[in-house]
Amino acid sequence: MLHFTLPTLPTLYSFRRCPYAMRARMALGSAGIACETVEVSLRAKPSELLAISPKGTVPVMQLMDGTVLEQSLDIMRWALAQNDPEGWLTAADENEMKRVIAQCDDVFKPLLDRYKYANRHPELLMEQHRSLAMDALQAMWNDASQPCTSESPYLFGLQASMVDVALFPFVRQFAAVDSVWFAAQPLPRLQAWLATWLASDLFTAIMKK
Ligand SMILES: N[C@@H](CCC(=O)N[C@@H](CS)C(=O)NCC(=O)O)C(=O)O
Repeated sequence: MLHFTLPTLPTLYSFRRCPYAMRARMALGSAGIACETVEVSLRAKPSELLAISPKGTVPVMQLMDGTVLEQSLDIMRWALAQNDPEGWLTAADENEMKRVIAQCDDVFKPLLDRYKYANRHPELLMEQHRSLAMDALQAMWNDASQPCTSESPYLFGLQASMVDVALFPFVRQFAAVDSVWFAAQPLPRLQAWLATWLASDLFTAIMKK
């Protein structure tokens, strides 16, 4: 006889250091959604993950009704639709938020990867890769923070939004490639913003081993 154990919590397939997984875990954390987290080895993805999501990227979330969310942004939106105590979904116009997040994922992230792995892209010097990534980061940052004053701590002003959380893990990576260089740049608001998220209880909680 076969015995099935029904899951009692949604399952999150995650990878601790993956920036997409980080943004998903932060939204789940803010929403206070309990889930069973499966830490995946990207070199040996579990067959249960590939069975529900053959594309083989993380994060992936399987809900109790069997629904599979295969994109970090879908996981964020689902989590915050359940519970959004910080008002991340409503802090700014939805289309504006989508636009800035798309700039991050489609423009900044590929340039960030070239800077991180500059030795794999010898057509340019590391400093040139960095400068292209920096331009994309600043364009995205200025775009989002246009209506803000210098006191506004978040991208869209006084309140954090989904955009801050969606961008933060990638900006963290950018800063970490050469933290001395990053700290020396004349970008006080961006540096303060990054420091705030890095020191947040939420980030600490989702990075716990
Ligand atoms: N668009 C996806 C991207 C996810 C993604 O690329 N995750 C990386 C890890 S950071 C991954 O799983 N890569 C597959 C691999 O390295 O085999 C999302 O937003 O969830």
